[in-house]
Amino acid sequence: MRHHTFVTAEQVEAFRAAIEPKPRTLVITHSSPDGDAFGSSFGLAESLRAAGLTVTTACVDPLPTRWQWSPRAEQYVQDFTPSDYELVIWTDCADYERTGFHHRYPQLAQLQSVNIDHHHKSNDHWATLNIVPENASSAAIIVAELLQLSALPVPPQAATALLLGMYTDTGDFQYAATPEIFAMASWLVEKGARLRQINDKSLQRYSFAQLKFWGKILENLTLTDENVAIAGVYTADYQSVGAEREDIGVLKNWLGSIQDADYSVLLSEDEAGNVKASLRTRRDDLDLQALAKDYGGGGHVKASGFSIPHSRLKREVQWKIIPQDPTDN
Ligand SMILES: [Mn+2]
Repeated sequence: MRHHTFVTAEQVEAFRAAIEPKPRTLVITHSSPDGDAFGSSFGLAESLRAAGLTVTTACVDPLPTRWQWSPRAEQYVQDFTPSDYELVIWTDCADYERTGFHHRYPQLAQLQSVNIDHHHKSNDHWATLNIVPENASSAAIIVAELLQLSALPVPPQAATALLLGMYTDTGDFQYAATPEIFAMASWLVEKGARLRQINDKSLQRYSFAQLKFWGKILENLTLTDENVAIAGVYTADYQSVGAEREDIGVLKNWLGSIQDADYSVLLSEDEAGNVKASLRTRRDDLDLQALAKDYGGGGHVKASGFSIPHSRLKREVQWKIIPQDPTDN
């Protein structure tokens, strides 16, 4: 007996009806695909393929090599002909713009569509069928339950992708360690999910250029008198070592773990001429979301960010003249 934690019986019925005639299906996920974007879309696509549907996966950005651990995982297209498809399914996209395809393919909005997402506060329910529960920590766990309740086949590579999505969107199962998550993870492992397979190939692998870049960030990390750990990243810091700004990766989270600091601020220049800020803390009594809002940003209480357009970073070293300590010399 399966539980309806995220997906209602009516939604399962409607989804089954949508895929029953085996429509030519396009599965799209959001730009700059993270683990959940990839995991939810690839897991769904592989399940539907196993059920006999012809499925194309698409993303406006090329899939990062770290997610290309499985055959077909590399086959995410950036261009397609919308009229080739009868059904489009979006995963992990809060709105149509998030897909990055809205300008290029406005006619996609006319297709029969399914919107599977967990950003319930911002999702604008633009699809024919919207599966946007309020309590899901990832899009992947919604897809997993939908496949489970629809009695669709879940081959091992689909199970692995879905587990990857659940894992990455919960900060390695740290931010949402609920019975529902571990029950679903257990079911996916029964289906053949192997997190180790991805871990060894991508999650815990770092390029030489990335580590050299991190060295530069750590080198200029400072702790202010107000107990804020702050580091600035110039475009030259990553360009000079052959890295990209995105290679900051998990380092921005690690900075929030510094015991001596109340919170961390990582300021980085992007190549388009903006400065982006990532704020992190482990303290329970700080609200970094409110702090980021003051700068037009947002996020969560313990992890937030903002972006200042058309700006550069400038380092200022402050010199102070202070009275001589009489005990000194
Ligand atoms: Mn997500």
